[in-house]
Amino acid sequence: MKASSEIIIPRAEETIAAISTPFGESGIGIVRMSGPLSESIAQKLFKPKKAPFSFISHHFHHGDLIDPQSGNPVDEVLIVLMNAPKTYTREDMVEIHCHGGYFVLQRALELTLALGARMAQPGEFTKRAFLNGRIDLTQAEAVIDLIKAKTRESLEIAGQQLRGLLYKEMASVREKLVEHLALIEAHIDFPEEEIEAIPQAEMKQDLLNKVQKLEEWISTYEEGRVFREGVSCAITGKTNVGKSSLLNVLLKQERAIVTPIPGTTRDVIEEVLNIHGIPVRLMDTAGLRKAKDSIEQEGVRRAKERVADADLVLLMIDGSRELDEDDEEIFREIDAKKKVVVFNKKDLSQKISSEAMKKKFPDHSIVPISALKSEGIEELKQAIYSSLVHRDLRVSPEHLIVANIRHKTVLSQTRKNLSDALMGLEEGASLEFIAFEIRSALDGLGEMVGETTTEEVINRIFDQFCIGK
Ligand SMILES: Nc1nc2c(ncn2[C@@H]2O[C@H](COP(=O)(O)OP(=O)(O)O)[C@@H](O)[C@H]2O)c(=O)[nH]1
Ligand SMILES: [Mg+2]
Repeated sequence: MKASSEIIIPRAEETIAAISTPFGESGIGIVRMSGPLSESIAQKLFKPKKAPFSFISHHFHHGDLIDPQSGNPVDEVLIVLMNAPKTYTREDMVEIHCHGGYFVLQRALELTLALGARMAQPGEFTKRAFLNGRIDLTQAEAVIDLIKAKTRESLEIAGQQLRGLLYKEMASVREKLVEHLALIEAHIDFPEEEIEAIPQAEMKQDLLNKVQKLEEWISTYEEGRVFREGVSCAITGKTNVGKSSLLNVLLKQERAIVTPIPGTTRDVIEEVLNIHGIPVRLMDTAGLRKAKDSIEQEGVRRAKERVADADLVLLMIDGSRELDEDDEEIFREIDAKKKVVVFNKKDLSQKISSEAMKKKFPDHSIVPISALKSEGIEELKQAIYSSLVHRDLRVSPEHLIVANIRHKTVLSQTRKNLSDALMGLEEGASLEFIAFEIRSALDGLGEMVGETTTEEVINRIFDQFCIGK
């Protein structure tokens, strides 16, 4: 997917190997290799059911995985050799499909290592795909996002990036800029009257279009991030208001213990919930009050920590009891947090009027619910969604959504460079100045797709991968 289609010779001399499926028991598990020794290692480890035998690239073969020292079979497997360059890494690759047991896979991996492969680092297969020019850096980043996606929307955002939409859009921004820069640089050494030779009106219009486009993309970030990364959401309130009951209702399972005894919840209970496409990490915490024992004290400490870190707080109030000093203290504590006020136990006779609540929280949604009777839950989900998403994102394959802080930072810098260049043209600034801004914009875009990215940034990106990908 890179701009240049020249043949790139794989840089890695080492052959890497890893278990690419999760640990645990499963129908099958896969050990994979990439690098120059892959084929010869496979030949030594594989005993086909039918002889004579030779590998056909990109075909499955059925046989035994054997220990080459003893000749003993280890497992019955399917094996596939994929010769470069039409592979994930653009190197020779082998996949050994074993039965999915931890020791079987461990044994298969050990056999490849004994024959000269080395353990792959996290993300190293994808890193090779990037270094060998099969994908750009934004596509490599999309691979992690795809694996980690928790909702259809986050999957869609990762998918458009993996298919190269971000890369394609960046290429479209770069295209004309290179021409502008060449033209300006050609004129830099000429006397002033030659400036007229540059088609200024056309250049200005193009820069303006690009600035507007960049602004449009940058404006998707706020919402894009929420869909990609999800949000953390802590339920807080004093004891017995119904926090654990709400968690259970939202999850549709009896996850947290609910009792009429105040101080039941001590540990933080955490589950991911899909709210209209947003992965919401929901946390039930201990009720905030002066704790009676040291276990509850620790629970309260943890609760406060989670509430402080949360992106969003569901502040729960029990409408069937008067507000007291415990409620007031919590209100003060979360004053600065983004919140939705949840007014629980609406099935009981109410001691707090909704007018009084509106006065107290004029800028927040207040949602009356009954966690016990599961009433008002859809309204609450809608209120949570609206507090996080201020404009609807069109999540579609063609409409670029920026969801990664690294991308947003580069785009913002590029936008600034180009609007400065535009202003320079309008105000008759020196050609050197305009050339500098355009060159900086091009550098930024090169960094985005991985052409001029520092090794440190690249390593930081691949460190987030799991082993075997
Ligand atoms: N009537 C009524 N009782 C509720 C409601 N929600 C929770 N409760 C009860 O309030 C008590 C405390 O609930 P719990 O979820 O453990 O509260 P927490 O301490 O805030 O986690 C339990 O007896 C629940 O059955 C509700 O909406 N209506
Ligand atoms: Mg509780």
